[in-house]
Amino acid sequence: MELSFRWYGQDDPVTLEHIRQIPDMKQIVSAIYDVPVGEVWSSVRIKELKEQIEAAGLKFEVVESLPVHENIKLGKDNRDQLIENYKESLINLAENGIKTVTYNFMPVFDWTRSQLDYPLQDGSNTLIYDHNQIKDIDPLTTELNLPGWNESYSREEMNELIKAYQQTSDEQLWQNLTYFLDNVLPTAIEHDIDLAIHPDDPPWPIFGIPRIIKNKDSYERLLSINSSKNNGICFCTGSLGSLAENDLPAMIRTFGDHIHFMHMRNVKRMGEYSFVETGHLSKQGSVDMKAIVQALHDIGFKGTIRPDHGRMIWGETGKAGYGLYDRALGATYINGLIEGVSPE
Ligand code: DNO
Repeated sequence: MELSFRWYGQDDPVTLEHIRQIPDMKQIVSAIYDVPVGEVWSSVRIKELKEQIEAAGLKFEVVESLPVHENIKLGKDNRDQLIENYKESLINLAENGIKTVTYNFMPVFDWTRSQLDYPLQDGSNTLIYDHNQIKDIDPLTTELNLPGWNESYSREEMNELIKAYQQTSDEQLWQNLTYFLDNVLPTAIEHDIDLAIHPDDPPWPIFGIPRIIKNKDSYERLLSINSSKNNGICFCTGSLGSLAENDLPAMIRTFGDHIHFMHMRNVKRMGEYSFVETGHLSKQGSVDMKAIVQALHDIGFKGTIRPDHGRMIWGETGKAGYGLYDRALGATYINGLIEGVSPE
């Protein structure tokens, strides 16, 4: 298990030099952010990013994310060309030593919260998802400020997308994911890239739009598409942990070989479909972080772990969920849990 930290590139207020000072920090997880979704990531750009990370004394082996174009998710006519581009990016990533590529199959919104700066009693602030607020929102008429929002779409394009998804069934989305994987996996296998799908966050449908990667059944279906270990999982304890039915340590033991990348964070469930993001410690939220690290140890997990979202503490400002301080505390806590289960 190696510890990593997500870094948003040159414009990230958190610097590589600061990240490096977190105890036992080994890897940076990043992406090329200025290439429009659907276009090829050139080998030159990947190499540049890798060299920058390596110059700071860290490794670059995990990409988060190589985004999947909405027309692939919707099964539109030009998906074959977009899939060809995706494959070319995978080959270029493999050429530069990338081992794991994270992606998701969430329609339009990626991750969704109702508030990005919810004040906690200790004076910090955090991300929160209150289903009572979300369920009454009509995304076609409301100005939304969501953390995973792709700002490259105009309002009009976005509304077209939302309408298209509102007419897409779960089954159709599964078929489109299957088509994508059937076409992309042979390239991933040939070039030894592990794909790692991020679960839907939150793991239930929002705005009348389907979401399909949310529980044990989803992973069973995913692996039935292709049982190769390259058809892998980015196991996010916060996303999956917001659904009470998910027994996370049991899922880790079941899907072990397919898990290549761990996102470790905690959430406190507040009723059936609502949660607040807490500090990483087990006692602060609903997720038993120690049991998760124990399960990872038991399956001989060799992949990459990153602390996931942090609260904003000590007056830090910046990208919601992605400040330095609380994620660094999370990293240190994860280090302690790892030392506890594998003192050697
Ligand atoms: C949120 C992240 C997600 C994740 C993508 C992976 O903080 O976990 O945005 O990067 O869904 O494709």
